[in-house]
Amino acid sequence: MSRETAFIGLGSNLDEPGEQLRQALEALGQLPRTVLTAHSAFYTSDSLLAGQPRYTNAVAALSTELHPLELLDSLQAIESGQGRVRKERWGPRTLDLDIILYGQQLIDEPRLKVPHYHLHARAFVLYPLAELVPADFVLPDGRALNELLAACPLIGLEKL
Ligand code: A4P
Ligand code: MG
Repeated sequence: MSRETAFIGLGSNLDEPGEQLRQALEALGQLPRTVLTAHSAFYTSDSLLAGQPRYTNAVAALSTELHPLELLDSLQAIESGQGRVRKERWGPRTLDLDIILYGQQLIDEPRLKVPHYHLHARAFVLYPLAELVPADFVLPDGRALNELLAACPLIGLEKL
């Protein structure tokens, strides 16, 4: 069974977001055939959608033997366990867990696109990810993380 490094984006903007993220990190650390190897600082920023509460975000690094879809199932189980109710897409949520990267794999399946589709435009994913990877890190699609950071201003992102 092969092992991969996966990066998970965590986000919350309801019911004490910092506490939601701490609980989620604990749950990630308890996944089968998986080790939580690192996580970034927590960051806050305004929601991309007007009128929603501010978000707290972080990125976690996992070393896992779970296949990508098994990992997605596990993440969705953690979301549900923390009281996330899926009503509207992009609605406020107690917990959102996205697979940002899974090793160097490019995945394009109905349930799962990796790298995560909005990665390149989101400071609240790029800056925490940059804490966890080497400075010359290149995404599986060939984009250099440095260049994405340079194109994505830090404005509005507050490190806790
Ligand atoms: N899916 C496809 N690819 C992936 C992936 N790489 N990781 C599918 C996880 N899931 C993936 O997701 C909908 C479906 O996407 C899943 O069933 C899965 O099969 P969802 O979590 O149910 O819905 P969502 O989170 O409402 O949609 P989405 O597109 O994930 O929303 P985003 O992109 O997470 O945007 N502002 C700040 N400051 N911080 C935030 O974190 N987040 C959002 C939500 C808006 N504004 C924000 C933030
Ligand atoms: Mg999501």
